[in-house]
Amino acid sequence: MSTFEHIIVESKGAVGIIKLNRPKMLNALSFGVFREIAAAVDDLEADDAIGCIIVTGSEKAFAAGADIKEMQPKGFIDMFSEDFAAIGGDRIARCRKPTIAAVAGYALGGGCELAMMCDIIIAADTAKFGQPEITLGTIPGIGGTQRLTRAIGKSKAMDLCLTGRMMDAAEAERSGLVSRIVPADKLMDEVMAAAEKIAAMSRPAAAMAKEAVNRAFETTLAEGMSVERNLFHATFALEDRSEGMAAFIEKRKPVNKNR
Ligand code: CO8
Repeated sequence: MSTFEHIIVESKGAVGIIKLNRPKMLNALSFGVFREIAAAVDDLEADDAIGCIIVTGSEKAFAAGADIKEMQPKGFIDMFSEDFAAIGGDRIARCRKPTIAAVAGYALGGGCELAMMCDIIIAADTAKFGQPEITLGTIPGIGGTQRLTRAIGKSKAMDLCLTGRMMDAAEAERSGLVSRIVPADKLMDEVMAAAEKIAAMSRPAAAMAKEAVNRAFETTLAEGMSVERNLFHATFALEDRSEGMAAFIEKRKPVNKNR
C-alpha cells in the first residue's frame, strides 16, 4: 500500500474511498495530489476486496481546481513536459472498477474535471460546478471542454467555459451532469449505499457495463451496439450470469463468485 500526504485512502467493506485532504486550500489539485490519486487508484484496483471506488472532498470543496499557486510560475515547457494532470486524471478515467464522485461545495476547474472522470457524480445540495479557467487567462486542460460538452451539451458548456460562472446542484442535475442530488448531511451515506450496491453486483458484469457505456462516448452507434452485443454475449460465459438468472427463478438472492 502506498503512503499519502495530500489524500486519505480507506476501505469500508468492498468500497474504497479516496478523500482529497488539503482543506486550507479547498483541495487544490497539485502535482502531488494527482500523483497520489494515481497511486491510490492503482492500489484499490489491485485489491480484490474492492468493488467500487468513491472520490470525495470536504464539505466546503470537492476541489476548487488545479493549484493556481503551484501553476502560476510555470511556462509552456514545464506544463508540456510534466503533463501532471494527465497522470492522476487519466488513471481514474482508465480505472476498470466503477467510480463515484461524491461532490459537496466547490467542484471548479480541475475539480469539476476530476468529478467528470468518475462514472457517476452524486452531488450534495451545496455543490457548485464550474470551469472558471477563463478568468485566469487559461482554459480547461483535463476534460472541461470535452467531457462537460458531452455531458451537458454545447450551449451550456460554452456558457460555463466562456463566462466562468458557476452552476448550482439543481442546474447540474437538470443538465445531466450529476445523477442525483442529496442533502449535504446525507451525502456520504447515500454515496456509500450506492457504492455498496454496485460493489455487490457481479464484478465482471459491472466492468463490462461500464466499458459498454463508456464506448458510447468514443464511437458510432453501430460500433457501440456491436461492442455492447459482444459484451452481452460474453456475460453468458460468467458463472455470475447463470447464478443470477437461477437465483431469480428460485426466488432467492444470487451469490456472486465474480468469475
Ligand atoms: N489553487 C490554489 N489555492 C486555492 C485554490 C486553487 N485553485 N482555490 C482556493 N485556494 C486557496 C485560496 O488561495 C485561499 O488560500 P489563502 O487562505 O492562503 O489565501 C484558500 O484556498 C481559501 O480560498 P478563498 O479564501 O478564496 O475561499 P472563498 O470561500 O472566498 O472562495 C472560491 C472560494 C470561490 C472557490 C475561490 O477560492 C476560488 O475562486 N478559487 C479558484 C477557483 C478556480 O479558478 N479554479 C480553477 C483553477 S485552474 C484549473 O483548475 C485548471 C485545470 C486544468 C488543468 C490541470 C492541470 C494542472
